[in-house]
Amino acid sequence: MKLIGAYSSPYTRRVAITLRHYGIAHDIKKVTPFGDTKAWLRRINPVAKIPILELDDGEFVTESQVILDHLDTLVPEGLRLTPSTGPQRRKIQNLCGIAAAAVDKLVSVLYEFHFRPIDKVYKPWTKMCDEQTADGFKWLNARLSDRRFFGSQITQAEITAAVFWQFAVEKRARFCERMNCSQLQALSEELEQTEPFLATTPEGPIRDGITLGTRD
Ligand SMILES: N[C@@H](CCC(=O)N[C@@H](CS)C(=O)NCC(=O)O)C(=O)O
Repeated sequence: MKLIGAYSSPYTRRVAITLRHYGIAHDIKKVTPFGDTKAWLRRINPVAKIPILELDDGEFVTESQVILDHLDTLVPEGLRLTPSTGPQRRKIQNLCGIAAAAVDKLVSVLYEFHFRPIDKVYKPWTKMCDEQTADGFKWLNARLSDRRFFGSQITQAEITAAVFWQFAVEKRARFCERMNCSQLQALSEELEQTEPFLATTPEGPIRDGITLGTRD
């Protein structure tokens, strides 16, 4: 199978980390969703977003949560990062959902400042997005105990929270500092030292792509 995306995209990165965690052989085609590659992406994903997983039979799977769900089906139940049934599945998916919503709002603000002329940025809206991002991350932080959401095991919730928090800190260092999310920070620092995270360090600018800048 082939992962299409870039490690600088947190949605792509959590899929790449999961592929490595499971030891699933794959290729990666590095593309960003803007610039010259946009037209090509539209042909395989109608909304031209990354990540996309190309299966061996040529089928394209989109949306990181859907891709992760597929990857889970490829490993035995006991190894799954999200169980196939039960309350634990719901809890992990809820944590991942809040983490995704928080980072979606952060990305919206990055896009607002990147694509809109600076005098046209609508500050009340970016402020509301920032509040939603901060509330989401603080909510996750409050549910972590000793860097875990449940007991001592690593689940998709820890992976997703760590990846999305790292992205937020990289793009909005001072904003994240003000959130005081020490548990998320400790989780991120721990997991960034593991092989799947080290092997997927967000890359610098990709040729023909657009890299979003950082903000306070
Ligand atoms: N809900 C999607 C979000 C994916 C997403 O927003 N990816 C960004 C890159 S980080 C993208 O492709 N943006 C292009 C665009 O919005 O046109 C997922 O979880 O896969």
